[in-house]
Amino acid sequence: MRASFATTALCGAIAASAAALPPNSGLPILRPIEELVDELVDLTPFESGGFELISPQQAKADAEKPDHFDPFQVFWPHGHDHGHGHGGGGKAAGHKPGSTSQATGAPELASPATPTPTPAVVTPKKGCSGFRERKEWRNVPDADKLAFVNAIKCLMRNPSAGNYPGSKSRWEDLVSVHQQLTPKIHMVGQFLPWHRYYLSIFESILRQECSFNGTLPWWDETKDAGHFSTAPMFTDAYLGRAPVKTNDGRGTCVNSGLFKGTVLHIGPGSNFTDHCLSRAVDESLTSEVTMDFVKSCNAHANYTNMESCAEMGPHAYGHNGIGAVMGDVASSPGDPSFFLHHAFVDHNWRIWQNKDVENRLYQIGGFTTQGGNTPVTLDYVLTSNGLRPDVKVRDVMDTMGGYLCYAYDY
Ligand SMILES: *[C@@H]1O[C@H](CO)[C@@H](O)[C@H](O)[C@H]1NC(C)=O
Ligand SMILES: *[C@@H]1O[C@H](CO)[C@@H](O)[C@H](O)[C@H]1NC(C)=O
Ligand SMILES: [Cu+2]
Repeated sequence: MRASFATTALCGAIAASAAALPPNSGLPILRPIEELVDELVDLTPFESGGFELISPQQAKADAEKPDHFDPFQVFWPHGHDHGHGHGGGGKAAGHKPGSTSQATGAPELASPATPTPTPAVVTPKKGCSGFRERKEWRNVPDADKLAFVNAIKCLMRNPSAGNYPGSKSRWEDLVSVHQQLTPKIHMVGQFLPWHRYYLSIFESILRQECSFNGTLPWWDETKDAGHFSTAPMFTDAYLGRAPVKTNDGRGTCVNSGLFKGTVLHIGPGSNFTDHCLSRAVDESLTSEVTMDFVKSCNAHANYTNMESCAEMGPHAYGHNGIGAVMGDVASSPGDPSFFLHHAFVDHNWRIWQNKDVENRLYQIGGFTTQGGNTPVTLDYVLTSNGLRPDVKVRDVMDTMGGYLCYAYDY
């Protein structure tokens, strides 16, 4: 009796001021202390900068304005180059007639009124082998979910494979690449293609180095808007819990389950300071990750407009909404939920592409640097600093184009 009272009292005290309790305070403890104490973390280092947000109201208003969209500026991948037709094969080989000045993007509207002949839609599976379907987390069999999280644990145990600043494991090689490339992959036109490439590398490393034979799951966050902390992957069996931000504005280390005690060496931000894997859910932010918001972004016909809405919209709200490590622009891949989250972002892009394959599958836009003026083209090179060979934007536009070979379950 006394014992259970003591436990209750202790838990209450911890809830009120957990950080104040030293790990071995001499109090009678009835369970291992680490199960009782949720170590709390200051969020300031993760939020310097944060992910830039656009309000859902603004996104909706933008979506209602007509886009600047010029179909003559959409370039098909194997149009007027080196004719080694793979992928789109003969059928989709033709670029749109009239689109000649690719590099400058200067439109040549010689005959804008003439409807362009419809190029045959790329036959999805042509040149695409090893097809895998990415299932929404809820549709993944439990055994496969476990295989996925165990493969992540394997990466966390395996040694770093090269010269990746700050990395102490194969997992952190991935985190390091993202951290080092941060300004080149965010708020730029290649944001979506680069992260698509990065997800595919993550999956490939899991398969090749941790004998994972499943597929990267995606997370339909719109189903958990406003209640991410109870989303089904945030349990001890899978990615660990995701507690809401404390009343005094702190995050909580993942201190139970498979990822209990995970220490990250890369981040916060551009730094290399050991810190725990922590989360600090803000449901007022997660409540914005709705189908409505996704639809507002996807209402744009113009890639550039869609991209910036997606990046500062659902993408940013998801990151900041989970908070702590996930709220860290540079080093958020330290949290395994990063990959499910980005698969959601990638899914939304693919849905947008599918709505008008002819004009969207190979539509790219925006600039290659933040605040720069060099347009991203299909020839722009995406790098992973040696995790895998570099590719061009063109190679990742089609998720079934050959370099990639996957689709989403819905
Ligand atoms: C998308 O909009 C931008 C900015 O207005 C413009 O420069 C670009 O040409 C547009 N893209 C297409 C395919 O029309
Ligand atoms: C990194 O640490 C420095 C101090 O060493 C601090 O001023 C800076 O804000 C940190 N940067 C980030 C991105 O966290
Ligand atoms: Cu990123």
